[in-house]
Formats: sequence, structure tokens, C-alpha cells
Amino acid sequence: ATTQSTLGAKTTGSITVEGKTYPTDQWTNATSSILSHVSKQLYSQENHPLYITRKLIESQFPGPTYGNYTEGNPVVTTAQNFDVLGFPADHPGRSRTDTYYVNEKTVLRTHTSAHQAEYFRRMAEENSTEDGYTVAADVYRRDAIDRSHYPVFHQMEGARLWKRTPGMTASESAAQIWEDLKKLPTHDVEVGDPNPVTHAERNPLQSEHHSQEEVEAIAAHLKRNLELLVIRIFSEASKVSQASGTQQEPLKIRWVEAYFPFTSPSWELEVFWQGDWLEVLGCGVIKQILLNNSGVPDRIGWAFGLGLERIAMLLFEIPDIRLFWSKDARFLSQFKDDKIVRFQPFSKFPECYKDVAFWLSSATTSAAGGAVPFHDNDMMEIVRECAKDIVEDVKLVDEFVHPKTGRKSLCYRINYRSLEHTLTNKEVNVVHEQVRQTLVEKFGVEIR
Ligand code: FA5
Ligand code: MG
Repeated sequence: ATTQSTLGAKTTGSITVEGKTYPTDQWTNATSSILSHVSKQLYSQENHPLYITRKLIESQFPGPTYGNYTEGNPVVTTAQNFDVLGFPADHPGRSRTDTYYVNEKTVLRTHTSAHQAEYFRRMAEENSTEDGYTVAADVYRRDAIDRSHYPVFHQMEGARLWKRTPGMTASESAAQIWEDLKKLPTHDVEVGDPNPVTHAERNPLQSEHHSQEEVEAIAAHLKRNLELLVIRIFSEASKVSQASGTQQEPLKIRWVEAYFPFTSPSWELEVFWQGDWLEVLGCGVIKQILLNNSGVPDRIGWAFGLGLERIAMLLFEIPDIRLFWSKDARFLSQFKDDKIVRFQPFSKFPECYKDVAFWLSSATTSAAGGAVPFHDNDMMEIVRECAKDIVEDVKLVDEFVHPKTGRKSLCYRINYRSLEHTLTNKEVNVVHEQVRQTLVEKFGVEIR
């Protein structure tokens, strides 16, 4: 993957990704450093922690019921990523501040759900014997910079469908799902799940398409599978902690109501970890319109999507998301033979904080008249482009509006730290100066 420009809108030119060339336009904001991550396919590199995590999850969704897949090329259409899934036109996820556009109609996928329709269509083919799938892939989002956020991360999506044959009643349809649930193991972990399966406003039954008992059965099957997945992951992680002599807290998990445009009802699963609830996945009962539009109108079912890094960070106790991209042998050599081990941190190199304070230009602050607004993610992108992987986090530490002029001032604190070497003052100063200059060039700010 190669390309041209950095941040600004480029109205002419092209971007080549995975051998295919796309014209750029005013929407283009995919940068060269982002595109340089395409085709690394960490989830396919044997002994990489993301590969080991993927394999562990796939083993919970085995054949012949489930096919296990990966999707190499992250370039999808806005139709695949948003429209087909029912994202409204004004959904914030569509914004250029959140999503990397190749051009107006083409994006780097922001989630593995962009492939749902293709996989449903595949199940509709006559020779298909699978009723479900998992798919792992790299996904791209403009986002904060800190130890758990990176603009490229990995998701794994899963789905399971059941056929309603002609003449089958809703009770018979639900009964076959309850039968499948009985085949799954039970567990004795306490799960918080205080809410009814459907909620009239927030998580309605798709009453044109489903009966309440069908949805109860789908929800029960979905939840049991994902609870078993998390229990499996935590039992693997606790074997590792025990071996290294650390005591693990008993597993606590809970279901919370959620919203996705393509499922109803929807939930998120949270795990209590290091003193806080951590969201590990989103899921729900697939909107029937999607199945109807994808050649499988006679099927109903569930889908989920999880973050592979989130799970791998728990499993291996990996403290910084940048490490997944490391080519450092001190990192890579720790993972062997598909085994889950506790990551032994190598000595941390010193950090170096630098602040940058600036006045937004009146053009960037005024609401009226075609000016470019300044978004937190624009700051993140500038720092990413200039500092590459020698930045650990970026925080807005001060925000101030001048009482007389109405001008707005922002101050960001950038924490520079390399995972691989001690940064010299000179090195950091060069990068920091580049950040300051880029802010001036792209956004017309006045450095304070
Ligand atoms: C989604 O992306 C939905 N497509 C999930 C889904 C699939 C719902 C199928 C229903 C049916 P969300 O944006 O919450 O949802 O991301 C899903 C998971 O990806 C999160 O629970 C989290 O584990 C992981 N994730 C999200 N953002 C990040 C990030 N910036 N860094 C690391 N992991 C992330
Ligand atoms: Mg979420």
C-alpha cells in the first residue's frame, strides 16, 4: 500500500491500496502512515499474540456449523460499511473526523460488520453447509491516542443463523434454537443481566418479523456462547497468572443494553478487570431487513463483534497497544507454539512530555462560512503523522476562550516515549517542531 499526501483534503490524484488505484477527492483523509499498516495481517502471523487470540476464539466456534475466515483488504464502499447496515445519513460514524476515507464512496472499514451481507449471501448459496461464521480483520478509526487506542486495530465478528422452513410455526422455530442451546455446555459464573430481553423503545422486538419466543431463544443462545467464550479466555489467562504466582480475582461479567443500527435487541458484554468494567464486545439479534436483502429471508439469527487487542491485552497482559506492531525480537520471541504466556515487559524507556498551546484562527472557530472546524481527532492525526510510534498519549490539558476577543485557545500535552529506544532531546524537539508547524500550515493556528 502506498500513497501521497498527509492530512489536508486533496482534490486530485490517487491512492493505491492492495494493487488497486482509487481517485482521491475532498473526502480523502487516509494518510500514508495509516495505509502503511494495510496488508500486515498480524492476525495471520503464526505465534503473534493476535494470531493466538484469534485461534482461541475460533476454537469456540468450530466447524461444521461455523466457517472461520479472515478478510485481508480493508477497502470497502460506504454502502458496505454504513448504508447496507442501516446507518442513518447523519450518523457521527460517517464523519471525516471519525473515519478514514479513500474517497467519497470508499473507506477503510471501521468494523468487520461491513462484511455481514457478503457472508449472509454466501450462506444462501446452494452448496453452503455452514450456519454461521467468524471473520477476523483489521479495522481503522480516527481516535484518541493512548495506551489502549491505535488507529488500526482488529475485530472479530461472528454470526449464527437458523432456517425457518415453510409452514414452520414461531414456536417450532424457537424450539429448534432451544434444542441447539441444550447442546452447549453450562457454566456457574455469575452473570449480571438485569434487563428483560426486549425493551419497547430502546431495544424493540422486530415484531413484523419475529415472535417474542424466537427472540428469547436467539438471545439465550447468543449470550451463552459469548459467556462461554469469555470464561474460556479467563480460564486461560488465570492458568498463566497462577503459573507466575499472581492471584486472579474471580471472574465477574455483565450484560448491558446497547444500540447498533443493524441489530435489535442489542447488548454489550462487560468484564470486571483491574477495578473497572471493560467492554469487550457488542452483539444482538440481526435486523431481519439485512437478512432479507442478503438472500436469506428465511433465516433468523444473532451476530457479535469483538476487539481482538482488548482480549489479547487481557490474555497476555500486554500493557501498550503499540506493542502489537512491534518488530522487536524482545517482544515477538516471547510468543511461541500458540501458547498463552504472560508478557514480560522489557525495561521501559523514559518518557518526555511536551505541551503545545495555540490560538485557533478565527476561521477555524467561527461557525459560519465554510471554515474548517478543528476536531480533537485532527490533533491526534497530526501527532500520528509527525511522531509515528514514538507517542504514548496525547491529552487536551487546557481550553480557554478569551473574554474580549472570543478567540479560543487549546493546550495539548504530548507524551513522547519509544518502546524501542531512549529518545534524545534533539529527536523529540524535531518531531515536536514538526507538530507545531503542521498545526500552523493545516489549521492556521497561532502558536502561543
Ligand atoms: C462495532 O464495531 C459493531 N460492529 C459490533 C457488532 C457486531 C454489534 C455485530 C452487533 C453485531 P463497537 O464500535 O462497539 O461495535 O466495537 C466493538 C468492539 O471492538 C468493542 O467492544 C471493543 O472490544 C473493540 N473496540 C472498539 N473500538 C476500539 C478501539 N479504538 N481500540 C480497540 N478496540 C476497540
Ligand atoms: Mg462499543
